[in-house]
Amino acid sequence: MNYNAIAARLDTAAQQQKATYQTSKDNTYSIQEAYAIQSINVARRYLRGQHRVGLKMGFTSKAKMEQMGVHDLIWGKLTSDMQYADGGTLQMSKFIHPRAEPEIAFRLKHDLDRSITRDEATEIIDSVAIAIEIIDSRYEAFKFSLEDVIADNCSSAGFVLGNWCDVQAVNDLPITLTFDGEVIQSGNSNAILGDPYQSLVDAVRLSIEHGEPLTKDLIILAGAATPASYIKAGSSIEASAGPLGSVSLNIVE
Ligand code: OOG
Ligand code: MG
Repeated sequence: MNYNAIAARLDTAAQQQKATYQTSKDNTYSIQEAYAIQSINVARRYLRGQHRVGLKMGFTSKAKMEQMGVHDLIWGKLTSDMQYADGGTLQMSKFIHPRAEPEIAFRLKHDLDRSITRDEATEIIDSVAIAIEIIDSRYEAFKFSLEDVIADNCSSAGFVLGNWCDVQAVNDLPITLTFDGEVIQSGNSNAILGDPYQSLVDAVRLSIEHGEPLTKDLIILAGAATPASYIKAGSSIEASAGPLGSVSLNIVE
C-alpha cells in the first residue's frame, strides 16, 4: 500500500471539493496503517502553513455509531484553517457534502505528558464550551469503513466554539442543534461515553499512545451526542447546551 498516495488523494479531494473512492473497496488495511495515512494527510496541511489547534474524538455516542455504521472510538486533528468565528459565515462551496453536529469542547490548561484518570479530568482544563463541528467526508456518498474514515482525518473539516465557560459538570445536559430556529437534532450529553469527561480521558490516553502529547491551549471536541445533519446554503445553524449557552454559524453558497 502506498500511504503517501492515499493521503495525497484524500487531501486533494478536500482541497478540490471532489469526493473520492473508499480505499477499503480494493485494499485491506489495518487501523494502525489508517492512522499512518492520517498523519501524512494532516502533515500536508501543516506544510501549507496550518497548525494543530486541537483534536476531535469520534464515535463516542451510539447515535453517531449507528448513523455511520462503525463502532469504535476514533480521533483526528483540528487545524487552524478549520476554525470559524461564533456567528461567522461558512461557505458551502469550500466543502463536498458538509454536515453539522453539536459538540462539547474542552481547552487544556497545561502541557500533558501522561494519561489521566477521570477524577483528574476537570483539573487539566481551564474552560468548557458548546461547539458545532462541521464534518465533510472526502468519500463518495459519505460512506466509509472505520479505516477509511481514520485515514480521512475522521471527516474533520470545520468547527466553531461558543464562549469559553468556567469548568463545570457537563453531565446530563440537553444538547440541541437548530436550523433557522427549528430543532433538527436533540440529545443528552451523557450519550457521550456516559460522561463527556471520559472522552477527554480517552483523548489524553490516545495522544500518549501515539506519541503526540497534548499541549496547553489545545481544544478537544468530545464527539457528537446526536446524529449529524446535512447543512445547506441560506440557513443559520445553532447549537446549545443548557448553561454552556449557544453558538451559531451562517451558511452561504
Ligand atoms: C466521522 C466523524 C465522527 C463524531 O463526533 O462522532 C465524529 C463521521 O461521522 O464522518 O465527528
Ligand atoms: Mg464530531
